[in-house]
Amino acid sequence: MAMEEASMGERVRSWHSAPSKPRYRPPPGAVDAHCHVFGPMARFPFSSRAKYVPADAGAEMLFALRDHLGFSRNVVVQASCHGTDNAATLEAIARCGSRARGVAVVDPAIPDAELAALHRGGIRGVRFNFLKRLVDDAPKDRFLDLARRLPCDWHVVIYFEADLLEELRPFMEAIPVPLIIDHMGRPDVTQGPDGADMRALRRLLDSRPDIWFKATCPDRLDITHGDPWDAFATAVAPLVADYADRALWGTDWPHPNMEKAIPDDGHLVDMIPRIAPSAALQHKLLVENPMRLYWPDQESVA
Ligand code: 0GY
Repeated sequence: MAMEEASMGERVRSWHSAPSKPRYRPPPGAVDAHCHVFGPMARFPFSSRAKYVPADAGAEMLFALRDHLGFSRNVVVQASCHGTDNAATLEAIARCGSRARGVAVVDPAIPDAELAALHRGGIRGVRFNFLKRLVDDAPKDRFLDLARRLPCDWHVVIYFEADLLEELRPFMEAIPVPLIIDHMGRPDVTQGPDGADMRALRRLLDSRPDIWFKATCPDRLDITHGDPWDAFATAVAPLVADYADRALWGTDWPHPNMEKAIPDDGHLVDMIPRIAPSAALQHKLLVENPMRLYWPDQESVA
């Protein structure tokens, strides 16, 4: 009992307990294209190699937040704390039928039959995480071998910080499927829209028409100023305007590792019209683009 209490005490909560209702109303069919689930640990234990052990934030909470914020669909991205066991992600997807899809993290040696099973469970991509504070290793050669045998219509999601972009460029060029960059590769948004990090990202986007990005995480990228994250809005709005067909948006709930600066999810939603000011841009960001990647065979249904 004492052991159990001690380990419970170490688990961290990184999400807002009562997010505000956003002023901005997303269009019908809007997709939260980057979110995670944590556990619940009793059913879905965390990986022994996890770098953080969060409190439970399961599917029920995620879908309650979806409804509260006015969204229709979710893309659940496997968080590093669950390692390569995608059971919690798959269960979340299974709970809401076709209204959720997912991105898995797998051992690169995964058999084809298991990839096919993940596809049946709603997975449409794999995530390669290059953040040293989150994963022990990121074997590029093995990742590439896997990328070459992904099921049809899958893509790769890649997570790295801006200082790794140049080093990863040949690796990214070799990936033979669409590539989605988590949180834009974490540029320093305080450099502004024409800063070195944004210029490097634009060069990458210009190198291939099938590289997408997530215009996500003002809370992570504008941490010095904080909410209302003005530097993020200034740096990211031109990117969304110039690459409108390749931008995705998501809450990043339950905001892994953000326990010291927990964002209000309602305020995150209110960032949308600041980076996508017109109804047409908002529709691309929230509906058309994610539907194209995750539900290519369906019309958008609210
Ligand atoms: C994110 C960001 C983080 C963590 C993870 O898989 C993860 O653990 O994604 C992070 O700590 O930067 O994408 O939500």
